[in-house]
Amino acid sequence: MIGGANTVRAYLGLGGNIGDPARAMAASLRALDAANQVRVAESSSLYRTPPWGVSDQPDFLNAVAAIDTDLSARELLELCLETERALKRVRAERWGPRVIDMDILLFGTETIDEEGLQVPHPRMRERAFVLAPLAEIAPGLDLNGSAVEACLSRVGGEGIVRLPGGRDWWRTAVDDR
Ligand code: A4P
Ligand code: MG
Repeated sequence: MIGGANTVRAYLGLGGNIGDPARAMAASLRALDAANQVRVAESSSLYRTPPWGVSDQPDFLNAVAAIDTDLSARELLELCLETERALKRVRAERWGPRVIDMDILLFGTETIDEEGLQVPHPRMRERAFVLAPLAEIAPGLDLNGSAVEACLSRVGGEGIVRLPGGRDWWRTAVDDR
């Protein structure tokens, strides 16, 4: 039962830059929230972020969500991957490519280093597109000895824009699936 002794607070990073990422991200969060053993406790606002890594591509939309779950980290990963696959399939058939990426950033205080699952996400502390939305919903959160805001000021947040519309964008977005 969510809220019981086995419930873990996890943080997910969401992003996309093809098609209508906000709609795909909203559909993902609603699908997770509808799962029996997951509740979306809170989402950040949406952020428009310059591409990190390969810069020759469109800007991304990113957000971070806090979820409470009775699933294991591995089960949560499977659910995220399933949700991504279902959305990509639907989008591919009806409106062309929709890319949505969901990463498990943190899973309680667990450290996991397995084939196909590393938690905390190994690159999150270098990524302003993760740190800015995370600082919004979890100020003061400790990331391996540094507060999330300190990590963010180290990497800088140039070009990152918090979009108006608040934190409930995923509940209110139009669902036309
Ligand atoms: N995997 C391992 N650990 C995890 C975890 N903690 N959470 C494995 C989720 N998945 C995890 O990889 C998918 C595989 O990673 C899964 O099958 C799972 O078994 P992926 O997401 O395609 O790539 P990746 O290896 O996770 O790479 P990474 O570092 O997440 O990079 P991405 O996702 O390819 O990054 N710029 C901006 N501004 N905003 C963005 O959102 N995203 C990317 C893509 C690049 N630049 C960006 C953004
Ligand atoms: Mg990823």
